[in-house]
Amino acid sequence: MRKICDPLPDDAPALLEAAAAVLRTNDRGEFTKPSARLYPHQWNWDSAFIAMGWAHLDWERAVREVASLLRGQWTDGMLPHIRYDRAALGWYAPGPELWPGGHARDADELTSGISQPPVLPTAVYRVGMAHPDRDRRHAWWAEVFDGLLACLRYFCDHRTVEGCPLIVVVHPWESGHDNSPRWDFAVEVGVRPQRPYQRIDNTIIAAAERPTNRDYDLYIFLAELISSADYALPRYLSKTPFAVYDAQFNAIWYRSAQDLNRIAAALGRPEPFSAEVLAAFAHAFRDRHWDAQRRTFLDYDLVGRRPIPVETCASLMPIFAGLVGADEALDLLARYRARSTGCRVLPVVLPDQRGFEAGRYSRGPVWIHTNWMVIQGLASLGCDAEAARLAGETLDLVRQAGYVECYHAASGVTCGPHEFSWSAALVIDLLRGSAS
Ligand code: 2M8
Repeated sequence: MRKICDPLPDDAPALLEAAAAVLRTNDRGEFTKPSARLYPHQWNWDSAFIAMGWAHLDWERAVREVASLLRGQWTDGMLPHIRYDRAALGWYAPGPELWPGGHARDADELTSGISQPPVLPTAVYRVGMAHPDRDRRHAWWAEVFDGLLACLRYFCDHRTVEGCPLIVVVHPWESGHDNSPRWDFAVEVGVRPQRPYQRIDNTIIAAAERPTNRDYDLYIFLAELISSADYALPRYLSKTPFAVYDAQFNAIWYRSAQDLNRIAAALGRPEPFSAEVLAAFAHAFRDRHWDAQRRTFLDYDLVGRRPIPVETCASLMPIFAGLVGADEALDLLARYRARSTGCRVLPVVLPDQRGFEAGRYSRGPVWIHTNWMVIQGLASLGCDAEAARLAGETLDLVRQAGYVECYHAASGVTCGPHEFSWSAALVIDLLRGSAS
């Protein structure tokens, strides 16, 4: 198995020790908080990333992280973006009251009513591969297989329209890049929620680093709309200003579908996603997301029926998914780098784009999970030198500012909370994991 960082840097032991300390600080036993104060519950893709870190420290702890996340799954397979911890209710807003009438399989579970990018099947594949004993790995994969399949199938069965296999994302929170300038077109509609709401996030983190109140008006308005549509896409679509094909989300689904096929093959089961299904998805992806003039992948606004003309790291996620070959991957990345001059890499939004803000959350800073996905994609495509280069640049950010949520695009200083779990977990994976 090829390692990404080979040879390891001299300070790898110190980096690993500090990363393990972050996970232990945020460990709630069965799940890991993304950060101690700002995010006190269990988040969907956070836990997927975090499990990959635990896998190298305490493999059975990674198994518990995944089991805990799957406990929040809904009857239709949807894996919610937040699984609330009863002990922490009131510490984060919005709480479960924003999502009335949810459909969790276990009625005692408190969850949100939207999902997040489905990284989990990829994470489970990688966590499994980190266990040396094939029987233990297979036994675990067999246990979680149905839950993972349901979570991917949910999107095919309940989140597609007009015969197109791409997935409709219904909320900026669902994209995981909440206040990305990609979604400004919907914020600019100026909707107002029906009920008053209170924010807590901007009392913990500087307001200048967080989404604005206008962003939150949209978030709460959409959540109200989604629950009043009983979480059903057709009813929601007729009323919403926000329904998108997100290039990052679709790329992550595609990678996870392939990784679940690999798990199925290892277990001797039929592959759940046939070559025809994957080819149709890849074809639709190219058709809908590729912008030939700009030579990049863009998101698509289903309400306005037009590509969203904002260039961000989402355009690089086809690298993670293997939706591009090695040459195209290197070309996409080289052009992204060329346009990021003066920035630490990779700024989540290109600095020449309208709405770029170097220090505000999903509007500019560098994020470890974004870099990790590009690095993994490069490694999968055999672009080892470029993967190692980006991994080195990512470690430099951590050396400078520690395991924080994100890094100011120009200076690399801390943005968001310190001791951020997925930053730590994914650095552990970069240093200890292999290309897959
Ligand atoms: C951020 O999102 C939450 C809402 O889900 C928030 O800002 O309150 C995003 O970075 C999201 O991608 C992440 O999963 C979550 C927890 O780290 O925080």
